[in-house]
Amino acid sequence: MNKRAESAALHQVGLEQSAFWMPYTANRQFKKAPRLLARAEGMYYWTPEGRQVLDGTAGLWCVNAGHCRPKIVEAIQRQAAQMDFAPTFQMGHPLAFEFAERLAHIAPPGFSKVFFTNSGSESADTALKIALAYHRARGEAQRTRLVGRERGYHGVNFGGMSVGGLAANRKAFGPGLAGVDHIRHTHDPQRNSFSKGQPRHGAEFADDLERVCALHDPSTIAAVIVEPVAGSAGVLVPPAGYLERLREICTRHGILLIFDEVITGFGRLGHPFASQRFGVMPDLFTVAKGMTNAAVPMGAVFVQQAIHDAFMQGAEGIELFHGYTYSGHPLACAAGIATLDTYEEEGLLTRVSTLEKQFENSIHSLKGAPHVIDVRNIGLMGALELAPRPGAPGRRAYEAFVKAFEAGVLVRFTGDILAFSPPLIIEPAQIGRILDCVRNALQQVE
Ligand code: PXG
Repeated sequence: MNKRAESAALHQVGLEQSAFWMPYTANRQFKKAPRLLARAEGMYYWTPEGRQVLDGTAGLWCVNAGHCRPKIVEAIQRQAAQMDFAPTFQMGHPLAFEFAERLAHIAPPGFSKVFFTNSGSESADTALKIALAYHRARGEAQRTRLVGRERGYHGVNFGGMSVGGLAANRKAFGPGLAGVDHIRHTHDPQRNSFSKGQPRHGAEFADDLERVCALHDPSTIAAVIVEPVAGSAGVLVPPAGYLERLREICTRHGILLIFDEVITGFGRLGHPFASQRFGVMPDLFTVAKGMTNAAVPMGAVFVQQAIHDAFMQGAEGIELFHGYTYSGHPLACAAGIATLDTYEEEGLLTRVSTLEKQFENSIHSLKGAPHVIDVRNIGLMGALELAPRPGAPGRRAYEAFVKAFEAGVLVRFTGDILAFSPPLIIEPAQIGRILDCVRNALQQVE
């Protein structure tokens, strides 16, 4: 189909009656005034009408190397023709072994095992299950409690939802997993608004884990899961000293610490992983998104050698009764290997350290722009928090998002927060363009 036919076809669909029940979308609102994307390359999307849109969100925090990178495209095409699928249950194929090896190579020391999933949600549930089974394998089967954090996001499956801490994602779906508790979030606008990088105040919020330990007895707790930087909640950066304290409390009580690095992984903070940026090591960590540059869905859990080894002590047989049909899918592995090649050739896993200051200055220059009550940033993640319009929470950010999109810039909105997470290939002038566009948009919003 040529471009014009493609565009006409999309318009004829009659989206108001479309069969597509869209995820995390106000379906009725969207289908009345759809925003469609038809093509992508590098830093840009194009709409079906051919309008260029600068991608300020790396898709959904995931296209870290930019769109349709030739090496990744070719690897997927080649693999699709060579072997579409191969089972990884009691069978194997070389790419899965190769990709796991390559991943372990860029991980912090000790993370020598990789369990493949297909998404961030599956990674969260897999990590929680590994934590439970690990304690059981070591004779501590009473450690069954899982602890998350308010305003945390670990995907939408039952485990991740249960440890998650965003009310809207939980309230419609019943009680979730039994035996889950939450520590408090780290957001403290009173003391920390307009912080550049890590906020100064709030290391002591980690002590809330001691409260949960005292309540349940630490010997009943299997794991604590947190995002090193909370993404979906609107870029909540950990206060200085907070993650260190969380690590110390977990270690003291024999509780596993899981970092959810689905957003922070693969260079977003100027290091391959956030644990390296913060110098705090979890016991397990989850990834997805940037792992394959989002070209084929995939996720993984990185596991410390010693945790893995605890599973390898019993009688011969399946050590972990867990896995997905598509764990280590050949297309995803091919995409992932080519993604790591691209990251390495272009230095993308550390490139953010050269952009971070400019990004920080640009985003903080919106302090004083209409409605802006907080600016937060770290690495190449940032957020502008807007004062809610009285009686219409969330409307301002939504309207600013629509205006920015119409002006050719894609950003993300959640509640009254605008979030930024551009591809790591972004040029300094493009950072300026995104934030200028958003400033203009804010000036047009009541
Ligand atoms: N953990 C974290 C930290 C995430 O950010 C998931 C798990 C779930 O991943 P999957 O692949 O199952 O969607 C995520 C996903 C947003 C937004 O803009 C964030 C995500 C997904 C969609 C939108 O807030 N993060």
